[in-house]
This record gives sequence, structure tokens and C-alpha cells, in this order.
Amino acid sequence: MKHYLNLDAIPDLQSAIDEVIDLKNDPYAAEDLGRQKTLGMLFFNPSLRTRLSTQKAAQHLGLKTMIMNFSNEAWALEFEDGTKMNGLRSEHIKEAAAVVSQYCDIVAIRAFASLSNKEKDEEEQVLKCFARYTSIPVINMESATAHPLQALADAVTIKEQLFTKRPKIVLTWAPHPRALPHAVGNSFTKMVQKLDAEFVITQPKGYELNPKITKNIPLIYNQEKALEGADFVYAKNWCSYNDYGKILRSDEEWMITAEKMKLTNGAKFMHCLPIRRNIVATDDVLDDSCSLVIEQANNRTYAAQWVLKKLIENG
Ligand code: AN0
Ligand code: CP
Repeated sequence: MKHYLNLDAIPDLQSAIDEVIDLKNDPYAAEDLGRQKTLGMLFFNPSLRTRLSTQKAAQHLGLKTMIMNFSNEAWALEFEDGTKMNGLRSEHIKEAAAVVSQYCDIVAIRAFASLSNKEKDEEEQVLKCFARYTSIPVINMESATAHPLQALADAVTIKEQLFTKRPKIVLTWAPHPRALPHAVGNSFTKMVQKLDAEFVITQPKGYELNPKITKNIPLIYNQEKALEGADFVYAKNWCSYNDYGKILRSDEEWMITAEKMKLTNGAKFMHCLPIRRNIVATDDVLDDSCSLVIEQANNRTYAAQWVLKKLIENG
């Protein structure tokens, strides 16, 4: 594994899940592995879980961390080639990436979708430019189109429920007042396709995800029908992909409630967090023992630790 830019970097998801669980059972087992090495973490957007869990993962491996917020601390970066830099952007990615490579042994980057320009977002300019101009491994901490650390943690959380039968997993769109990216939905969808599970997506018309990612997956526009017999309900909002970046509707009918959970096979409730209570899901769902959201966040540490360990071992 050279970089961790998306789930394709994982050679075998089942073994990765097992190895993440091993790390969770003995987090400090490889405490010397990262000694005298530094992880740089660059944020172009806010974070709670990704920042703290990745830092915690680094601590377990004896890695030092350096953190920088590009939204308010660093120089604004230029990513285009050959531009005359007479605007607001003070530094080019070519220098910035080369400099970061000198201070750090691994660099992790969070750079969300703009949601205003689909082509640009799909180019993954920030992540790809770092991968191109650094000489060190790059980790995706949520880019324009993918959140592979979240998806690996979610895979582990599902595995921990020890299902003896093939589970039914439902990814359901849920309302949100702001336009949110597709990254979590994309990576969750890609990940579940590698599990032995029945998988269904449910959403209102107009909220279809990128068809290249959802091809062959049953899409049911009736949420209550989709929830029938579910073992896992994964809720997430995303904005329109076809009418890129738009909120088409925000009706409460799609919120996950305790009533709706009764349609399932006693399903576990999952969400990547942060979640807006009584918008995406009601208090009685989040406060019920069916909710796995806190354990999902816990597993972020060991998913990140697995990625860091692989990159150090290979490097
Ligand atoms: C982000 C998103 O939906 O991609 C981050 C989730 C991990 N969520 C928000 O911006 C609320
Ligand atoms: N789930 C997740 O990535 O959370 P943060 O945005 O708080 O990092």
C-alpha cells in the first residue's frame, strides 16, 4: 500500500477487518513502529472524529503528529499549473507539498467537495496534487468523493455484530438543512459491496448517487418498504448528484424514527456523525441501544491505526 486514497488501496477487506479488530484488542502492541516518525494532518474542513481518532491511532504507534488547518492558519494554496499567482492564493501546491514531505513521513488530508463544480470535485484535485507532489504516503481523511477511513471503521462495526446469517443492510437518505457531500455514501456503498450482505439503497427521487458507484444495487424509493427486514440501517444525507450540489427537498418524512425502526428486523442504527438530532434521526433512535454511532466513532481509531501501520511497514 503506497497511499490510502480510497478503498481500492485495501488488498483484502476481510483480512483488513480482522487486523483492525486485533489492533483494537491490543492497541499498543506496535508502539515502537512509528518511533521518530511524524504524521502531518492537513485540514481544509472541520473535524472532530477524524482529527482525534487519527491522532490517537498515531499515538498507539508511537508516531508524532503535526496538525494544520488550512481554512484559517496556512497560506491559501494554488493548485492549477502555470497560473500567474496575482490573486488571493499565496503558495503553490508544488512548494507546499515538497516542504511538508521534508517535515513529515506520512501526510493525511481532509478536503471536502466544493459541491459547486462536479467535474472539479471528481478530479480530486487537492488529494491528487498532494499525492503527485509529495514524496511520502498520503491518507484520505475525506476527500470530494470518498471517506475510506469511515468506511473501514463501518465495516468493522458491522462485523463486530457477529451475524450468523447474511445481513440485510439499508443505506437510507435522510434530511439535512445543508447540502452535504456524497463521500460517505459513496465509500459506504463501495465497502458493503465487498461484504457478504444483502444491500439496498433508499432515497427520494432525484437523490441518486453516482451511477458508476451504485450500479447493480437495488434502489427502492419507498423508505418503509426498504426498511422491512433490515438488520442495519445506515442513515446519511447527501445533496443531489445529478442537479449537482442542490437540496431538492428537506421533508421530515425521511427522518429515521423509532416507529420506522419497528419495521426492521430489530436493526442496528448507524451514522458516521456528526448527526443533527430530530432532523436525520430522532432522539429515541440515537439514545436507544440499537444505535452503534459511538462504537463507529471508536472504531475510527483502529481503522486509522491499521492504515498508518500498513503505510509504515511498506515504507
Ligand atoms: C460531512 C459530510 O457529510 O461529508 C462530514 C461527515 C463525516 N458532514 C457534514 O458536513 C455535516
Ligand atoms: N465521521 C467523521 O469523519 O467525523 P468528523 O467530520 O468529525 O471527522
